[in-house]
Amino acid sequence: MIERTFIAIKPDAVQRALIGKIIARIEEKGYKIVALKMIQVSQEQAAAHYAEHFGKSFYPNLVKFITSAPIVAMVVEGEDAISGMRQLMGKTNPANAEVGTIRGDFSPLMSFNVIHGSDGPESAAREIAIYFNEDEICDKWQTAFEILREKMN
Ligand code: RTP
Ligand code: MG
Repeated sequence: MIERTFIAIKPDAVQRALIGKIIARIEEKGYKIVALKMIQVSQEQAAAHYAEHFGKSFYPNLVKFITSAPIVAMVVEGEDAISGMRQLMGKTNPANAEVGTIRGDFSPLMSFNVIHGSDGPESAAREIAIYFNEDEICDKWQTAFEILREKMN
């Protein structure tokens, strides 16, 4: 099933100049980036984004971190893109993330794990709405992969 997921290149990766390398992984996989912007996350957006973690010991640091420098926010579309992006990202704790995954290759520590991806269809819809308006989604075009796929149908 074609899905959309919310992806954010986190402040650590922006500061470490990894934006291009991380976007390349997503494009190389064949996913379609249908929205993209750099944002300085507000306190309100951070609270909405991490509402599920409110009250946990690491919550204050999470909000402090995500608002500490800009993020690059994206809506990524593709076949099973929600779980596919989680696979591409690797495990939350980079100590357990496979080599070849984004976190496995670029992150030394869980609190600086370079990328966020929605963990299910409901959180994807919720998170996309926190960061993007409908008119910021660019979906009236085809990727090379979509053109190839259509030709075979
Ligand atoms: P994300 O939301 O960033 O994509 O990460 P995730 O789904 O893999 O992990 P999640 O459980 O949603 O946690 C969000 C972020 O909080 C930090 N974290 N610290 N026990 C801890 O100290 C702890 N647990 C989670 C991580 O940076 C994680 O990405
Ligand atoms: Mg999460």
